[in-house]
This record gives sequence, C-alpha cells and structure tokens, in this order.
Amino acid sequence: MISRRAMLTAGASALAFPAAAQDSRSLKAIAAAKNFTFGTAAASYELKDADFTPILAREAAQLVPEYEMKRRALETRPGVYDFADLDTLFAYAARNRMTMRGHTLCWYYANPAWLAPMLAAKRDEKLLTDHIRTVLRRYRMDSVDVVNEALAPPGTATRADGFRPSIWLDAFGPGYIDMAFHAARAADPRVKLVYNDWGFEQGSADNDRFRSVTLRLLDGMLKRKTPIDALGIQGHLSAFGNKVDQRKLRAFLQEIRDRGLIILITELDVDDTGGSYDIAARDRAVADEARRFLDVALDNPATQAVLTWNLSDRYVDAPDEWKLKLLAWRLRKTPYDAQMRKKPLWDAMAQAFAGRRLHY
Ligand code: 9MR
Repeated sequence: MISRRAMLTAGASALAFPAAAQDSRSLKAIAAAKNFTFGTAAASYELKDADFTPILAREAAQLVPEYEMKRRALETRPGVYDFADLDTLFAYAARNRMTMRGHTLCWYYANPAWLAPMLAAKRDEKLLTDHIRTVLRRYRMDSVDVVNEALAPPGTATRADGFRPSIWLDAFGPGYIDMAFHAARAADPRVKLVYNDWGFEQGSADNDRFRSVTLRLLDGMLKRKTPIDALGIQGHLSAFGNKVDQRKLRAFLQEIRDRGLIILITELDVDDTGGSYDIAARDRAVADEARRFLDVALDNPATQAVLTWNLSDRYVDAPDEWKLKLLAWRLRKTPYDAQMRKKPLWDAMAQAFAGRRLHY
C-alpha cells in the first residue's frame, strides 16, 4: 500500500514538474521569439571540444569571455597585450553569427601584478583609460561591463557609500567609475555600457542595503550625465542557501526600468552546495530557483538578455566542498550536465523564456 506521505511527495513533484514535452527549439530561438538574447560565458580552450561546440553554437546567440578579457589575461606587461585567446573567441562567435559581450574593463580583481604598485605610485588616469580604449577599439561588442563589482558585497560594506575597497578607489576615489564610463563612451559610441554586480536578488536586510546603495550609485551617475546604458544583474543564485525574494526583486527591477536603464542578466548559475546527495533532488532545486528568478526578471520589459555563467557543468570549476570532492561530484550549476545532457534547469529556462509576456 502506498503511504500518504509518499503520495503527497509524488503529487508535489508532479506539480513542480508537469510532464510537458521538452521544447525542441534552442534556448536562443525561444528567447529571440520573446525579444531578448540568450547567451553564455565561454573560454577559448572549450572550443576544441567537439562534443561541446555544436551545442554551444546551437543554443547561444551571444558569448561573454569567462576570463580571457580580464586585464590580467590581456596586459601581461604595461602596454603589452596578448590578444590571441580573446581573438579566438571573437572569431568563433563571428563564424557562428553570435554577438559578443565584454567582461570586464575595470575590476578590483584579476589585474596583472604590475598594476597595483604602478597605480599607487603614479595615480595616473591613463592607467585606467588607456586600457579601456585599447580593448574597445579592437573589438565590436553588443555590451560591455565597464565597471564590475564596485560595491561591497551585501553585509560587508565598511563605507557609508557602500563602495568596495579596490586599487581604483585608492587611486582616484569613487570618481573612477565616471572616469571609466566616459573613456568607454569616447572609445566606442555604439556599445551598451554596463555596470555589473551581484547581490540584488535575495531578501535579507543586507541585500536591501545593497539594492539601495546601487540605486544611489546609478542616480548619481545619471544626474552627472555619466554615459551608462544598463545594469548587469549577475544572477548567481543558490538552491539551498539565500533564496530569491521575488517581491523585492520585482520592485528593484522596476526602479531600474523607471530610470530608463536596460537590464541584462549576465552570469546566471545556481549553486547546489548543501542539500541532499540525491542528484535528481539537487537538479530539481536548481531548476526551481532559476525559474523563480527568471519569471520575475523576464516579466520586466527592460530585460534584454540572459546569459548563463557556462552552458555545461563540464566547464564549471571543481567544487571546494570536501564531501563533493571526495565523491568526485561536480557542482551542477548550469543547463547541461558534464555529459552534455539537458538537465531540469534547461527545461526551467525554456519554460520561463517561452512564458514571457510581451509588452507591445
Ligand atoms: O568564473 C570565473 C573564474 O573562472 C575566474 O577564475 C574568476 C577570476 O577571474 O572569475 C570568475 O568569474 C567571476 C566573474 O568574472 C565576475 N562575477 C563572479 C564570477 C564568479 O562566479
């Protein structure tokens, strides 16, 4: 005899995952039908993988370099650039009729070792603006993260304005942000200029404070007529940790739209650290959390793109969590597993994309 508890469990999972036929279209096709772009992070070495590239080309309309546009990867010595890997990625995108997103021109992290001491000694604006000009003059991109993560993560701010300590803040004060955006606009009048960060999606009081310092930062930029087109919402979610607060996220996205800014979901993935060892349960929790996020993000007409931070678990770094390491498990953050099979996250994304209301 089937227990009442088993019946309830079966009923609940049937509700969460109706046995709908899987959408046979690609994510980029489903997204395009709803007026937005689907893309993903990638790296040039992945393009040698013959199991992977056909799926990448089929699914994605846009690529963003996972790390090959970071300054440490490009400007190995002052003024000396190595563009080889990044050129490979751009050439692949062009061959496959994909657009590119840039990430990132100014960040506190992933800078070459020579930069911090030189900046501290000279405080020369050209150490910021020459780099921005060099990258933007070389590549045609749809959008670019001009400044990434300038604000202290939720709960860690040590300053009233919420800025994160960085070599740039030390050298120029908060004015480095405007400096970077002006240099970017001067170098490329067409590319969408983005401020990109994480911590907007969840409901804690620390997230509330983070949302309000972000609005203050954006309001200041808009008031000073600093050229900015979009807010990049990274979308690093957690299946078993701090959950998306749909009501607060919806209200925040409305604030962004009210300011005339575009919204880009730039680095969507769902961390499945914690929870049970049951793979099916993990995958369901990952899919559910992404769906809760995307339903709100896509309901805002200002949202013009969704990019995942990798397309396949094959290219997600090995987890730090010792138990997972011991079992040789990987994090299951992305729409495809390491064997390039679609996961429940793929279905959740396809359904959220297909369900977008169009606002004409
Ligand atoms: O995924 C990226 C990893 O491979 C790099 O080593 C790391 C440092 O360059 O950056 C990771 O990507 C980060 C992104 O650039 C900014 N947002 C957070 C991302 C990590 O989740």
